[in-house]
Amino acid sequence: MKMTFRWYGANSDSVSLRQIKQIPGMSGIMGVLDYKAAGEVWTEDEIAAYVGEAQAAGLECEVIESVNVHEDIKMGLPSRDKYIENYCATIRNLAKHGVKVIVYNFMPVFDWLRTDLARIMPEDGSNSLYFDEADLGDRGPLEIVRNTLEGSNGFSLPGWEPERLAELEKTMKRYEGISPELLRENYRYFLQGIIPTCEKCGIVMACHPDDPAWPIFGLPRIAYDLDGLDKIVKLVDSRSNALCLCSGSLGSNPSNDIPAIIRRFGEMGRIGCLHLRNIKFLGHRKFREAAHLSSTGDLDMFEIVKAAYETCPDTYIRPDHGRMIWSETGRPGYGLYDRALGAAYLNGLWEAVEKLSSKK
Ligand code: DNO
Repeated sequence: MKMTFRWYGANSDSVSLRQIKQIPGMSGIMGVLDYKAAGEVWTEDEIAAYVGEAQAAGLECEVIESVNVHEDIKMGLPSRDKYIENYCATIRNLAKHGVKVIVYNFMPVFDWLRTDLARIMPEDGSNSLYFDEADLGDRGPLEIVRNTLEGSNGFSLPGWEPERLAELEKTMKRYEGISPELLRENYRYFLQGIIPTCEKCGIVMACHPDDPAWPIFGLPRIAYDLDGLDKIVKLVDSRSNALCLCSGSLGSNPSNDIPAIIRRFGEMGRIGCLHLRNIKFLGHRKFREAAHLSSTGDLDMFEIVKAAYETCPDTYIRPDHGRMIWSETGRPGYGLYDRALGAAYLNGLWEAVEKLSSKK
């Protein structure tokens, strides 16, 4: 297992590579070029600069996140071929600089959605991301987008790129005729276009699940439970067609058994990496992001780590979203302190599982 940390680049992150390097057991970063629009080619020069900076700080960069899929591909428009070609060019460029796993998603329009980016916990004054479907009320997607961007403390948010959201109303309308089945067929077309390139250059594509784990605003969604993920890995039968199992995204739906889902795809060799965080359920379609420790939320992090250790021991893990604690301010979910605590805790669980299993 390699423990990693998401890093947005020197100009865009409140956390420095030096700070990340000082977290015990940190092997590298999960990187992102957050200024790239969906459909654009990530050039060799910009990748080399980003990866080089991480390496100079003593950190690997074998996983890259949020190489976003253009909406035309998801909608199956004729222009998709051009965007698939661009995607292949990005894959080749990333591979040339040592990247092994690409995290992406196939969610129409929105990546993830919350109704509050800084919900204060009265018990201790910390804050974290929060969702309550009832809060959506009559607020349409436009208002939610506005609130989300206003709550981002001036930082870019992954999946909330302004150019994508500028066209929001038009794009939402165009999805009206697209069923989950059609979305899945468009997904197959995309995978058939890129997986041969991935196989040639040794890249694993890791699909991030829908967050929260159910359809929103009437948009089609296909990656929020075991059955949906199973259909995705079967769209193209290749080890390069894999998943990024995110415990917090899938875990937002209490009927998802996260350790069982990890075991299922781990045994199939289809896990590219893991995002690990905890969730506290507060009611129907209502939750907040808790600290990583099992007892502070509703997910059993020990069982989750054990499932990973037993079925995909060589995977990459990153502590996902943290709370804001110790008066830190920064990109919601992506401060230093709570994610560093998360990494230390997850490393501790890993060590315990490893030692217990070697004694058997
Ligand atoms: C949220 C992240 C996601 C993830 C993308 C990958 O905080 O986990 O934005 O990186 O879905 O495309």
